[in-house]
Amino acid sequence: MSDEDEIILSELDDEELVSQMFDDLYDGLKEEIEEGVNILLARGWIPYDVLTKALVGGMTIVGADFRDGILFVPEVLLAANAMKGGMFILKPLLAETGAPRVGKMVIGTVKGDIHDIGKNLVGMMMEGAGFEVVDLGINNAVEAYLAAMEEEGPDILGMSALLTTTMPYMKVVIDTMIEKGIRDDYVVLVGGAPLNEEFGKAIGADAYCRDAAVAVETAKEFMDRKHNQMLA
Ligand code: B1M
Repeated sequence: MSDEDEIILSELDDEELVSQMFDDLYDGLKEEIEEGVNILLARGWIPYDVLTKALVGGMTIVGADFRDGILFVPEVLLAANAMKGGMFILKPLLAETGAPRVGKMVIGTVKGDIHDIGKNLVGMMMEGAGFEVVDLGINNAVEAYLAAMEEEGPDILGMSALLTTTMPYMKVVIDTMIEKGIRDDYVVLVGGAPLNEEFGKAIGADAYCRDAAVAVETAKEFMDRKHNQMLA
């Protein structure tokens, strides 16, 4: 592209800018994504809208083309990296609500699974809602979850899986908790694109969370119940 054709992001209106950010995310252009995020914030967009409308919206397109064999792993990794650049800017803003600590959550992606964008988003939103979050990262075996529960004493265990081949591992973790007699000591929330409510029930989780906002609402509800039980 010649200099004359260069797109000046700040000169685009909101709709054009979001559409351009979809293209930039698709092309894995981290700096442009960061610039776009900063422009939308400067225009008064709330961080949550920037996240869901510009970043998650763009990643949905990447996901569809990945599924259809139009994009491959290296391109998707670049897109994920660009998305993370945008999320890095939003993280402190989402956590800035000043909410009092309402509970503690340990969260991690299950064994065999390296997808972490959704999990990171859930962690960010939970922190923004006043939860303390311990992030175990990706590829967690049952032992890692058990050790973290023992060491951190969270109220909530969150598990994420993006692959149909890794989601059954959540049941391994829950079954092990049952075996050890600690299942009822924690609220277990699960999420990830291939899951649904039925799956959550079938594996014995307390709830399936469709997205990060639902995860926050669900976690809050369980904490309210816990506090009410303690007061009763
Ligand atoms: Co992957 N991948 N990938 N991938 N990848 C999917 C999941 C896939 C659906 C793509 C497709 O075919 N359309 C497909 C799975 C198909 C299936 O299982 N049936 C797939 C595949 C096949 C693979 C590989 C096997 C590809 C290969 O190597 N041939 C490989 C597996 C590697 C492994 O894990 N062992 C692989 C690799 C990768 C990359 C490394 C390239 C990259 C990951 C980079 C990273 O995460 N750091 C990647 C990506 C980016 C995707 C897609 C395109 C996007 C995922 C994402 O980040 N979405 C994805 C397609 C898709 O999902 N549409 C795909 C955005 C994110 C915000 O949404 O993660 O759903 P999501 O999280 C949401 C909710 O689900 C929920 O809240 C979040 C925010 O609202 N949520 C929770 C998630 N976790 C939660 C936990 C909770 C609560 C809510 O706990 C309380």
